[in-house]
Amino acid sequence: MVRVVLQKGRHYDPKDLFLQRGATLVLVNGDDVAVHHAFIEADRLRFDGGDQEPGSERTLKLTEAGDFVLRCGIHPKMTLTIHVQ
Ligand SMILES: [Cu+2]
Repeated sequence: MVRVVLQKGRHYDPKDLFLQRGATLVLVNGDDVAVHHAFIEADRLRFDGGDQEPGSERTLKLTEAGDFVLRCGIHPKMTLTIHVQ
């Protein structure tokens, strides 16, 4: 299963996601100018997508169950809560 999340207007769209373990998340920078930098810092899941130019994508496979918060290193108010079952 693949779910696409848009990074646009300093928000993640959607802001909450419910996924099955093993799902793949594709983060798409849908902004015209803004660079984003998605990351997760959790005990059981570490992810750093690096600086992400407009139009670019990052892929994250969710292999651990739990709730994780995906943040943006450039826009601190951008959060996406991922619930993995
Ligand atoms: Cu951002």
